Amino acid sequence: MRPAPAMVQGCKVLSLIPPMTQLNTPYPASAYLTGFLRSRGIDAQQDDLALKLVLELFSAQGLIQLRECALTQPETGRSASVNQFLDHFERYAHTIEATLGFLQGRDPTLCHRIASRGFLPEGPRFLSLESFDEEGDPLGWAFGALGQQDRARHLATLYLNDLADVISDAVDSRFAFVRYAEQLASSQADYDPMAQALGAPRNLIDQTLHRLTLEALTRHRPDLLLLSVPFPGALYGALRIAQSAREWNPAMKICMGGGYVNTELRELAEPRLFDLVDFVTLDAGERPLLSLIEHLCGQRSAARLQRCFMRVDGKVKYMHLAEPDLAFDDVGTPTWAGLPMDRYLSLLDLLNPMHRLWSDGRWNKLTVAHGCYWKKCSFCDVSLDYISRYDAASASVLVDRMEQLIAESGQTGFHFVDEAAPPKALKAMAEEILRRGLRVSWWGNIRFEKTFTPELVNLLADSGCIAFSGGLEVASDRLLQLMKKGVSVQQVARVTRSMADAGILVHAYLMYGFPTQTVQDTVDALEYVRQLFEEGCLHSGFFHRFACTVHSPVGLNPQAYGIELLPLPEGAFARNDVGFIDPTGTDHDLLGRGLKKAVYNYMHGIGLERDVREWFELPRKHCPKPTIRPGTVARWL
Ligand code: B12
Repeated sequence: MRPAPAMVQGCKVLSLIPPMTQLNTPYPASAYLTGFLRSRGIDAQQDDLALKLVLELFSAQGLIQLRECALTQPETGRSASVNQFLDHFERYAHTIEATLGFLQGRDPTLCHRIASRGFLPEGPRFLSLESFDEEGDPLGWAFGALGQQDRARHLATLYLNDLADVISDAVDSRFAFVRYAEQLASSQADYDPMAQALGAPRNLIDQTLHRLTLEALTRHRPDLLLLSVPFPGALYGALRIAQSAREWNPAMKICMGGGYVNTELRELAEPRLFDLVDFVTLDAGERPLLSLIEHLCGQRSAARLQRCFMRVDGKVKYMHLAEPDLAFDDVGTPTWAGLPMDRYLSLLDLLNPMHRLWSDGRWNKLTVAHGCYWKKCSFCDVSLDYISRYDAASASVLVDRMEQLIAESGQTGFHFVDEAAPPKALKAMAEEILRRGLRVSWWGNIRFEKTFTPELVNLLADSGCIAFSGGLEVASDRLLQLMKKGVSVQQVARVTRSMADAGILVHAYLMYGFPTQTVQDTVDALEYVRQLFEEGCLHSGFFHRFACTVHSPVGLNPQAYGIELLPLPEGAFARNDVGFIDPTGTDHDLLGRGLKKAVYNYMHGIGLERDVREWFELPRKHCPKPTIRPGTVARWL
């Protein structure tokens, strides 16, 4: 531990995870910052108010309050979910805490009652099961005769989803499990809608969050409150927390940072935000935070802060004295201490194997390196620090961190949250894991590049790798080149197949709507994807619509991609997505529906023999034949 000067050590810091982020495991930023500050001898604590909010709302007491809200709605205006909840309130109140205990892993034998389908009340969300009916057993295809735990977890998740719908219909339509009031933040140039929402009286969700905030502040009595906003759907919750904190102690300092801030608030000029927070920092938090604490302790002037917005004389000012960031080897180990680790919920929402890893299980989160080693993909925010500043930790430091996290959490599973973990560093890490005889499971995001030879892939699997996700994007060599992805479809086929052969689950991020993409490109991409599933290269995939962002090469240099950007709306707040005109004129909305349907079916082994054109809602004469010959991927392999 590096000792900090006595005054800095006297500063008490509390870091909060705001709603909503994720419920199965803590979002890692507070753990990183708390671990770092403690490694410098600073008194740092943390708590997860996203999880706690959900646990309060979904408690027996919370449901009584929810019922009161629902009863204030006129009977004629109630949704099917609300009616179901009110009609079966006693059963919901009777089952809620047992079901949460089951999802927290505290009461596994309850699975039999839940799976019997006589225990939980079943609202509209359970209708989704009917589309899968197989000989009278709707979930038989997914979980088979065994898999009772998973079956019960999926049913319990549908039950919670029904209740989330009641919250959304009766309390606040902006509520969802992993995002709250996202539209107020995402690419919102204008702060007015957020200011208005924050000025509205607190609803049941906000009141509960207010109470939880005051509890956390009273327990820890911090001098500095840190709010991490990783996604747009966490900003409103963070600002509600800030509002409560201001009321509690106007003298306490509040600082905000995180992935959303680093991406969307880089040109922040909105002074009203500073009614609620004192500082907003950009990019990796360690260096700016250390300087900020020194500043608050009177050891550094405001002019010597790093990457920090503050309000001076009513105007937003960016303070930045260039000082090197801390080396990634030197940022300490994240710590979960203080987080309610035994209370996270293992939900089983989507029957997609990779989404399942994201929402199920308590993974220790680590980063193999800061930034991306490739940093060329033209759709990605490569101009931003969290991509462009590449700095890897040595294998021994990384595996030391893994050992520390296992000792602290008792969990041996790791999710590496890199944008694309570097193959060389993964190799060194795997060798170190094997040398130390560690038994771990790990997964993460990579590029399907040719460095992943079968030998390397087997080594990674031996060291505990269970899953990889990577971008195949638009499966078209022309578009992969335009994107500067640095891989070809053929390479992806070979790499993914060797991963699958090594027992690693493979998920492909797929994309549609990239500039200049034609109907023919789309049909061909689906044909490649079909063949990759057919040949056992892919187990899972998801098609995302391309969005142009202001910090990506496409957004910075649109003419090189044949598109014209639409003007950004005026405003002093967030900037991210930017509209564009693609003269190619392809109807991506329509094609996107077909792509998603096809991949969903392929994941379940359905429809692989069908002509890909059948998935698109296009008359045959407007839907060209694939130019990729059947058996192309098989020949490559
Ligand atoms: C892994 C990942 C995911 C994973 C898992 C998330 C997780 N970690 O568990 C999955 C796939 C589930 C995911 C989903 C989504 N993601 Co994501 N994700 C990432 C990724 C690649 C890494 C996140 C991470 O864990 N980093 C490690 C932590 C420690 O870093 P950090 O949070 O940035 O914290 C550091 C600094 O930001 C700073 N900091 C953080 N908080 C604070 C607070 C203070 C006070 C200070 C001073 C500093 C500070 O210090 C920290 C340490 O240096 C990032 C991109 C990136 N490279 O960061 C995108 C990113 C965060 N995701 C993003 C988005 C948009 C999403 C989705 C909304 C996508 C979608 N449309 O569904 C969903 C939201 C899911 C949800 N609500 O749960 C965006 C957010 C940008 C934005 N526009 O707001 C990012 C930045 C990627 C991007 N450029 O598009 N994501």
